[in-house]
Amino acid sequence: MKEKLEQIRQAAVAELAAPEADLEALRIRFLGKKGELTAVLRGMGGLTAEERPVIGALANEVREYIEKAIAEKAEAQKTAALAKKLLDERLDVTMPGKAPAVGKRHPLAQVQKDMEDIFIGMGFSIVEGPEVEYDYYNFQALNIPENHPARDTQDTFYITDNILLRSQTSPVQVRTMEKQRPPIRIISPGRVYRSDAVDASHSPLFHQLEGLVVDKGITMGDLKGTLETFAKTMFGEQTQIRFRPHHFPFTEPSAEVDVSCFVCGGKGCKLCKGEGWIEILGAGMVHPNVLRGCNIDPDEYSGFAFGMGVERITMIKYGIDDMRYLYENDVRFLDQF
Ligand code: 2NM
Repeated sequence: MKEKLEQIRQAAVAELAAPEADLEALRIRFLGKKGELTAVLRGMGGLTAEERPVIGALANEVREYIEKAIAEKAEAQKTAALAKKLLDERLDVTMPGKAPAVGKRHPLAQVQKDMEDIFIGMGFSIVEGPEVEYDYYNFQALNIPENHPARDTQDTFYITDNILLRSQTSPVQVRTMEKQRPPIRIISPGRVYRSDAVDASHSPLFHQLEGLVVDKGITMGDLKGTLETFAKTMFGEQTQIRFRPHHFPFTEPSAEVDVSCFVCGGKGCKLCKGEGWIEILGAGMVHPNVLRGCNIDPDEYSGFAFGMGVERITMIKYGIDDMRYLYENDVRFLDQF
């Protein structure tokens, strides 16, 4: 029996020598209730009274020996596992990083946002509306007569006789005046459509930003101050504005508005084509017929409105001489802004 116990000890030592030894399986096999050591102890009934304490003591000693060996092995395996983990997860913090490719807004979207931010800073709210419109909102409500050239199917995309793709964002202003009482202070940026052939300065789809202020006592002075603040913020503090008389059906009086050339300061250069001034928008005092059509009494209220092209402002600001660059989406072009 003594030899059997020593055999068990040797077998355990041999099994535990393997680095990947399954310790729980070995504990069950050698020390478990149905294990080899227990089997020996069960056989102790056949021993003499002298042998029994000797074998019992040896059996306990072997048990403690194996328990200790398993515990030591467990500790060694834990240490080895940690060392391996540390090695596997080693991190070289001095390695050069991989810079993620960060995109940015398209120049048109950026300029539109810049424009919006300037007007938001002056207390305007942004309003949007449908791109598919009734001719009523696109023309009739804007005091544009039935025979006006803008209504020509050559210039406007008609869907039916009285439904079209809006050719300006003014319908949004009309819709706002219909459902909101003054004071009104809004801008309406968005896509507009005109049946134009593509060239350096035309596209059948482009973007406008229009503005509208209606309240008691609104004057041309308010219009000038608003547009001057816009121009100075957009093109630089030294920028001046100039109003030239013009005609729009929806405003009276109406004007085209120029900014002093921010490249040459007015002396004349390539950007302003020697003029010293660059046309940036149209504006005027909202026509009484337009106000009346929206149930706003022109004897009580007055308003100003203006409209400008986002493409045009972008091209002027960045010296882009062909609008098509803005739609081609060549990253080598877009990356420059
Ligand atoms: C422009 C020029 C001048 C304009 C007028 C209106 C409305 F709805 F109030 F009548 N909205 N936008 C307007 C005025 C637009 O674009 C060149």
